[in-house]
Amino acid sequence: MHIGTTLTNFIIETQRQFEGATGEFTGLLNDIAVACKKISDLVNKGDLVGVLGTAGSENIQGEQQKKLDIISNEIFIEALAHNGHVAALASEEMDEVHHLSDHAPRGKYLVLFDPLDGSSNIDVNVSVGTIFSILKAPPGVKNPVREDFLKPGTEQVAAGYCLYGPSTMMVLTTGRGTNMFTLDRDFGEFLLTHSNVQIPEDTQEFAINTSNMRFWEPPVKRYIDECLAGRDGPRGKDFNMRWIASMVAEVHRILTRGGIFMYPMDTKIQAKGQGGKLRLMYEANPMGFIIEQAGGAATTGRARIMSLNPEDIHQRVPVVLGSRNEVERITRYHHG
Ligand code: AHM
Ligand code: MG
Repeated sequence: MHIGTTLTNFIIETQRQFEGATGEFTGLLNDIAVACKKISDLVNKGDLVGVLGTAGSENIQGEQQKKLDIISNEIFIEALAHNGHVAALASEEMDEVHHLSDHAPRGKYLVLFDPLDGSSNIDVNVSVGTIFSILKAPPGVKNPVREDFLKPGTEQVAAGYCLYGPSTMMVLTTGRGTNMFTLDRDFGEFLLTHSNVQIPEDTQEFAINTSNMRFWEPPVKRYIDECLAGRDGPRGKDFNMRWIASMVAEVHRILTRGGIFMYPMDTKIQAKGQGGKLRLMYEANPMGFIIEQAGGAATTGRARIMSLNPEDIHQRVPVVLGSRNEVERITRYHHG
């Protein structure tokens, strides 16, 4: 597909080539793009429209919700729940599955989303993003329930994120490569700017929150120690480090120039009785799909993320993703 084509044209074209399109999937992607454009506009205006700051409530994960977490969640539901493209929705910000109103037309997809990931960055004007994962809905079920969403990442029909950074970018995979679109604000459209992105297999850049170092498990400690030892250590090269605390921005950097991102299991997380920091259904699976489709890898340190059988929609898992050879090295350290 040629650079500069619109997201809508891109989807129509790929659908025509591979699926024998009914238009429903194109319609769904269009709904998502509309929601992301609205969120982008609010993130961009920030204090001018009074959307920054905390809302004074907590989500199911026990985290402080920002005003924009709640607004973005509402924008997503509003854009998706009435057009007949989805059967139900699930969000990091909602305890329960969102059912459509009785009279709303039902579609054949389920969408899971994190409406505003990295929202601790929002008040300091650093990049944030929206992440989404699309599954097939069980046929003939009017109101799909929690269990209907519990499919491994390999069953995702599509996944993507929208990065609200200096430019707003939509990154999408439908299982045939990973493509990037940049929002032309004047034009109001996402235009294809990078097709079939490929992550370099090797890297000299890692991303991990090193304030958790004392809680890490030995394989993670070993990997980072070796990176820090630089050219005199076993790796024989110097490493650079980045930590934005915004997974979307982190993944975007890795898609652009390679690297490794880790939010591993540690004793602090374990003490809270959690399986990891990041959420399988709203973060790890969609990002895993996008990364794998760009030639990278995504594991828990022990197993491929996309092969996990989810037990709960809000389940958390350890995440190691990015340049293939580095992910494989860390996974080896976990098994050794
Ligand atoms: P959120 O969904 O509540 O925003 O949390 C997810 C974010 C990720 O984007 C980021 O990688 C991580 O949390 C940062 O965590 P920390 O603040 O521990 O460094
Ligand atoms: Mg999140």
